Amino acid sequence: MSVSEPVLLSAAEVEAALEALADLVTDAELGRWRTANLGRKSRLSLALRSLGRRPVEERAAAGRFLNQAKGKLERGFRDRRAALKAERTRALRPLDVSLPGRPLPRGGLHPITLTERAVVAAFASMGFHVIEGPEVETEYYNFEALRIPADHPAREAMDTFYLEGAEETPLLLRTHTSPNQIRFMERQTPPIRVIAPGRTYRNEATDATHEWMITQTEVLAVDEGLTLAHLKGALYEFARRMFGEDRTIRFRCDYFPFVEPGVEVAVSSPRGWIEILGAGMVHPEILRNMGYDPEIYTGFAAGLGVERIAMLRYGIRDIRRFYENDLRFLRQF
Ligand code: YSA
Repeated sequence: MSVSEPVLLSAAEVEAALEALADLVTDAELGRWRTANLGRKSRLSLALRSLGRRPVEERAAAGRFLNQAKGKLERGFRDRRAALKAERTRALRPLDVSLPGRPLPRGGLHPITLTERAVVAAFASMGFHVIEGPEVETEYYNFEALRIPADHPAREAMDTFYLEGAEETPLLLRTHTSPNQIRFMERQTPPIRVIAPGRTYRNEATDATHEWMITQTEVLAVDEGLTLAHLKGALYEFARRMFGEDRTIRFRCDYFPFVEPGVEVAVSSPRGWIEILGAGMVHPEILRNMGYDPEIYTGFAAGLGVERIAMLRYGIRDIRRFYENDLRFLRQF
């Protein structure tokens, strides 16, 4: 009795069979494909059955190849059958254009964005326009131009994050929006009335009223004859628009190297006073450095903390809620 040659199956044959699947449409065509490629008399089955007749050293590799080919062909068949079924289901249920629309889920604005917009709107209605500046700053704009030299204690309260690889001119994440004052005055001449909203960063331990990333809004006005009374008037008007008539506002002295005199504003809350901003009259030395004559021009400036304002507006007790990304919290705004 003669021993027949083993049946061989090539990778090209397997690929060709898989490609042919794309042209099959009916159940009958699918069935014929399955019989031809996976049935008992298919070349795959014959090749598997005749494995034992192959030279011993080829068997392991040939077996692996045939098993992989079988897996590919079976997966290809199942996928094509599922795709055809899905197509048929879609065809049976065509688009019903008379079906009433269903509401799409809608996103909302973050409470800090809402509050920032309210802050901007309040100052815009008082004649201020919006400017922007970089979040990555040099030490010159963030500190030195604002009269905060390297050894000044104010630097400690404003420790921040430095960028790697910029040793010669260190670059840092700005600790406040006040660098915008310098950047704007360098380029413009009075009269000036601008606000600069944006993110600021501090390397600081967080608690219920302190975050390491803060949204501030800088306010700057420079003109002839501006006094502390104008600053106080603008800030009281702002607080009235932001919190209504009934909130008690505390206005008292504070120190910032870039103003003289300096003030801070706090707002009453069930938990006590919450400081919302620092402010003051622009220091005459800064005006002079910007090329303005401080005998003619005076200015006032402020830096507002938007998260603290949002806490007061919405009655939020812990500032950390804003950036935890808990949708149960964020959906309430
Ligand atoms: C002062 C005088 C000017 O002429 C202009 C601006 C300023 C403000 C100054 N640049 C500054 O940043 N002062 S501050 O450190 O006291 O911050 C201002 C406000 O930002 C605070 O009143 C507070 O509302 C908010 N803030 C600061 N650090 C914070 C913070 N809010 C939450 N977490 C922090 N870590």
